[in-house]
Amino acid sequence: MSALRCFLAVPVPQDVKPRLVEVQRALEGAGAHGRWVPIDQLHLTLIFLGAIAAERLAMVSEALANAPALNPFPLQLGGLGCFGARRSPRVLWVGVHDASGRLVQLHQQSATALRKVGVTVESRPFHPHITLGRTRTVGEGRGLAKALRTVTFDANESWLVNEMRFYSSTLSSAGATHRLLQSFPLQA
Ligand code: 2AM
Repeated sequence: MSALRCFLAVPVPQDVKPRLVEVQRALEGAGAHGRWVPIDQLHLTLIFLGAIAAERLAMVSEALANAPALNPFPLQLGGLGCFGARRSPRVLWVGVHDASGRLVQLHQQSATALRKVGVTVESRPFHPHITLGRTRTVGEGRGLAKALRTVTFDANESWLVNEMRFYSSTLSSAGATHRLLQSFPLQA
């Protein structure tokens, strides 16, 4: 039985992405090394579904399509943050401001729809972020921590979220390959 590693995401608009690439380059210039997320893969993960059996994909997709409709809503870039130890972070990200609270609502509605069709959704708190890069070793983490002391990021770009995306992700030594399975437009 084949299965796909799946996740739900909110896309980052094309005109916001260059700001994120700028900070990746600035950090690299300041001595941070790691695996940077390529520009075409920058996204905000709404829910990580994990492995879904191929024959269940259509049902999962239908459940998401039938979840209550949400109107488009605004999001704004926040500041840089990290997961992992402060002296050697594992994941570098940009936070987002969800002033309307509708990103959280979209997360909750999608989680409810998924649970109804038997998908296990992790229950840890939703911490919205756009991952910029990951360190592969403690040394890289230390380099990132050091670079973060000299690089400032004051972007405050905002945009209207009008779409949720369902992706599969295939991992290899070269990194992840994301394939768009379905797009769910938010209706005005
Ligand atoms: P993140 O990098 O934005 O934190 C696709 O793999 C996406 O799913 C990743 O970008 C990652 O989100 C998220 N993801 C991957 N593995 C995960 C896991 N084990 N638990 C939760 N989220 C995960």
